Amino acid sequence: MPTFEQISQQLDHQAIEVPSWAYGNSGTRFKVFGSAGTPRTVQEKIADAAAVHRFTGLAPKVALHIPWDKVEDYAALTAYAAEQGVQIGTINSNTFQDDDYKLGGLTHHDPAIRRKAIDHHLECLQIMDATGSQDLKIWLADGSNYPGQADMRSRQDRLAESLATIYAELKDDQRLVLEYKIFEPAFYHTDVPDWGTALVQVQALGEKAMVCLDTGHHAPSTNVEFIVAQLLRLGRLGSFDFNSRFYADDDLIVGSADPFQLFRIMFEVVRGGGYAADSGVAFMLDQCHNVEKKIPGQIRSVLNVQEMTARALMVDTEALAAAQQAGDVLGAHEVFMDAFYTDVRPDLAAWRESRGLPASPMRAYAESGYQETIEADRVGGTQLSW
Ligand code: PSV
Ligand code: MN
Repeated sequence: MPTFEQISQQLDHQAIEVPSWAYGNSGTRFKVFGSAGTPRTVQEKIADAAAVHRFTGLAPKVALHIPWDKVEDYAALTAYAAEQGVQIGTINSNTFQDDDYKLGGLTHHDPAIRRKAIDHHLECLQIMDATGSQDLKIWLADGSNYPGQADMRSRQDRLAESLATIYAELKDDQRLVLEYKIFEPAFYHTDVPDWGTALVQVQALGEKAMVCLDTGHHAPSTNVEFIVAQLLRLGRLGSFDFNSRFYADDDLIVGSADPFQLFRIMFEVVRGGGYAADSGVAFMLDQCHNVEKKIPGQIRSVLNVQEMTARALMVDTEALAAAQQAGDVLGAHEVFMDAFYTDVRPDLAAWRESRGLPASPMRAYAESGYQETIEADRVGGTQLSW
């Protein structure tokens, strides 16, 4: 097995995008809890994202969600982010919170509502131009609740048409990334429920259209790493939305309930070339923190991704290939598990220190006073939430 020392340089380029919405208040359909220190402005969200990067060195970009993060002056917002030490990342569209979208957006039977949804995406593209963002990420709440309620077939056709209209406006260095989700908010059918549908739709668009894999968007016991392998093989894995799923779209901290799944995913990412610095795969978190403190929640998340990446990089791929080739079923499994069971935490602590980062970002954050300062300062105004 390679030593940590041998793989440590490969950790240097790791970058994980954090979502602006992780810093706002969120909750379940039962309750959204407020919490002291929650941002009241997009700038405060960006400042919190920048704190995650300062303590970990892992999160140089913050993804925005429109209209949640709409501002008057995007050039000024971009400059503000740069001052804080981060960049604006993926722009996420939102056609799930306007009354007009009750029966869908890009797939809607009414051309006027479809046009409105398309125009929203064109506005997102303008925001990308102004912020230097490269990815437009589209997740649709579109679907139906009852058999017969909607013509599923025509909705696929309308989706293809709407996406093509948006795609036509992309600049050369911009991408459209389509995210699938098995269910919710619609429960009978969803217009982009799975990677197959997302793949078919993006393949029809062209080279700049990719699939986003949100780890929480599958049926229980789906082999998510197989999907990773397949999308990478086809050159269509655009991004991840990392989180931890326990029952449904839980939005919990990635790698918390199932670090082994995260390890398996990162192994396939490495295996398929998705971890190379120029692979084009955007590693994003899509998580909200409802009961835990938000900034430490994000710090824990990016550290979990780093830890499982380090372990995945330590798989002895030569020994693995040899065992596979020899038909040594349990030998191959053991080689794989050896890397997973290797505790890299002390090595990672030393790696951080050697790069001027705190050995324990969680502890350093707790001792930094940042949390106390924002809790004391951010009084009045309206806390942001979805
Ligand atoms: C939908 O459940 C989703 O995963 C999409 O990525 C949305 O943009 C995001 O959650 C909102 O949190
Ligand atoms: Mn998502």
